[in-house]
Amino acid sequence: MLIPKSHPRAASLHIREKLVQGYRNGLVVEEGLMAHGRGEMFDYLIGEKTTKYSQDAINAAARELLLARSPVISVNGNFAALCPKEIVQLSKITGSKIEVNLFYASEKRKKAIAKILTKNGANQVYGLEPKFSTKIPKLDSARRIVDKRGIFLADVVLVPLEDGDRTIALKKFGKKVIAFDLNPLSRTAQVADITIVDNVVRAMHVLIQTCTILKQKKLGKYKFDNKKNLDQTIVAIRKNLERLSHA
Ligand code: PTJ
Repeated sequence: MLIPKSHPRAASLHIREKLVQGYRNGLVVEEGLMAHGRGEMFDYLIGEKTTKYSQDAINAAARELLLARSPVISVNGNFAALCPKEIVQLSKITGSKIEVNLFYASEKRKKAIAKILTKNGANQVYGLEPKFSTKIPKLDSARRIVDKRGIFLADVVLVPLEDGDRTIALKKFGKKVIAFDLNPLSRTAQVADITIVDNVVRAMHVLIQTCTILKQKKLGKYKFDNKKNLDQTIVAIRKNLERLSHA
């Protein structure tokens, strides 16, 4: 579909088109389209832009990734469809491994996701070879299957569009979790160590820029209060709602 540049929601419609294309190419599941719709609603409420609270969370996330011993970027269908190039860029800047981890797991989709990441420059994609797979405890979904060399060993895991159960399981397993989630009220958002309440497409660009700048600097102590940041985001959404309902 041709979306005119002048359309007030052009950026958002382009993101939607990318996801639909990802569905047609076998990267995204039907449920992923629905999850995206939910995200769009929250994106509308935050003003379809990177807020200052999202930028604060991104600053904290960049530091965690750059200081981590063994960071991993966890990739699902939606993330691979929306940001394949950016996933590889971020992994190279931060020295993070890339691991495919799916809720609705299938070998065919894992391979399609690995293929698009490789096409975008990934040297190695974890989570594909059964001989390296193991389980994280206290989790029933397919997402419990992880790579011994990747998420299992990681100290910091970056997760996009996550389900709450895995975030809780990863936390119980001692991992530091950075989440992208447009819904500040979701269990993932509430449980993660750092929640970036932003569209993953915008936020990945900002995260890459931030990591590139911070990589040149000596990183000192940095305080980040996720609960406070989420509360401030919710207040900003309330204000937006008031403004929109009086417009
Ligand atoms: O590819 P799979 O098999 O791993 O499946 C992935 C989905 C997304 C289907 C699965 O993880 C799922 O069902 O996710 P949920 O539980 O619906 O959660 C998705 C969360 O991501 C929701 O809170 C949405 O608001 C949020 N979200 C959706 N689109 C975006 C987003 N957050 C950031 N950027 C987006 N583009």
